[in-house]
Amino acid sequence: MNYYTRTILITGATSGFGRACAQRFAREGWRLIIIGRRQERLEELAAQLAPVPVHAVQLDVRDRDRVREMLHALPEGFREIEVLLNNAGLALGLEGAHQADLDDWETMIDTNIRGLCYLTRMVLPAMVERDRGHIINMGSVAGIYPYPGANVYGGTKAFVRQFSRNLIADLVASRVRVTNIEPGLAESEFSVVRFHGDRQRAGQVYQGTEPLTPADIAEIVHWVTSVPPHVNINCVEVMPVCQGCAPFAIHRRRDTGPGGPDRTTP
Ligand code: NDP
Ligand code: 8X3
Repeated sequence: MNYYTRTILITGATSGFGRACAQRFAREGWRLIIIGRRQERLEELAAQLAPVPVHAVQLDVRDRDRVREMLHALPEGFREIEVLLNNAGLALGLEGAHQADLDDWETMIDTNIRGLCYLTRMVLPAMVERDRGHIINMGSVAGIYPYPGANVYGGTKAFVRQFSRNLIADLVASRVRVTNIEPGLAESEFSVVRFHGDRQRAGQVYQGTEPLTPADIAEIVHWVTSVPPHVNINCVEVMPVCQGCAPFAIHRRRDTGPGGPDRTTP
C-alpha cells in the first residue's frame, strides 16, 4: 500500500476499463489524473473516490495542443507521473471495408493511434529522466486476430501492439516499463459506442455469454504494475472462457461447375 505517493494518469476514465482502473488504483492509495471528454462523469468519479487526491481534466486526446497544455498545467503533487495508462479508445461500426464510414475510420485512427502517441511522447521524457515509469497501452485481441468488420479498428490495435514492442526496444537502457494489454470480449460502453448508441444491438453482443468485466481488466492492469521493478510484462492477452479463435473462413460458391453462374470467364 502506498499512501498517495505515486501518480497514475488514466485516459478514458469516464467509463469501462478506465473508470474501473481509477477505482482499483484509488483503493491502493495512488494519486490519480483522470481524463475524458464527459465532464459530469469526471466530477462524479472524483467525488466517489474522495478523499483520494484526484486531478480531473476534461480533454479530447486527439487535441495535441490541449494534451501539451494539460501536462504543463499539472498541479503540485501530480507532476511525477509514474504510470501512464493509454486506455482511451473506441471502435466505430462493423461494416465491411467497402461499406464503412470514412469519418469513423478517421476518428478511430485519431483517437486510438494519434491520441495514444501524443500522450506517450509527451509523458515519456520525464520518465526516462527519472529512470522510472510505466507506459501501459490498451490494445485488443483485434490487433492480433482478424474478424469481419474489424478492418481499421483492428489495424489501430495492431499499431498499438507493435508500437508497444518498439517502445520496449527504445527504452531498453532505462528502467521505464511498457506493457500492452490485449483483451477480448468485455462488457462496457464499448459496443454502445461502436453501434452509435444502439443499445439493443450492443446488448446482443453479450447475450448468452459471460464476458470479461472492467474490474477483471483493472485487476490485470494493477498486477502488471505490482511485479518487481526489474520485471517487464510485455503483453497480456486475455479472453473470457466463452471466447475462442475462429477457424479460417472459406467461402464456397454454390455452383462452381463448368459454365456455372459463379465461374468467371473472360
Ligand atoms: P468504453 O466506451 O466504456 O470507454 C472508453 C473510454 O474512452 C471512455 O472513458 C471515453 O470517454 C474515452 N474516450 C473515447 N474517445 C476519447 C477521446 N477522443 N478523448 C478522451 N477520451 C476518449 O470502452 P472500454 O472501457 O471497453 O474501452 C477502453 C479501451 O479498451 C479502448 O481503447 C478499447 O478499444 C479497448 N478494448 C475494449 C474491449 C472491449 O471489449 N470492451 C476489448 C479490448 C480492448 P469520453 O467519451 O468521456 O471521452
Ligand atoms: C474489442 C474486442 O473482439 O470486439 O477490442 O474487437 S473485439
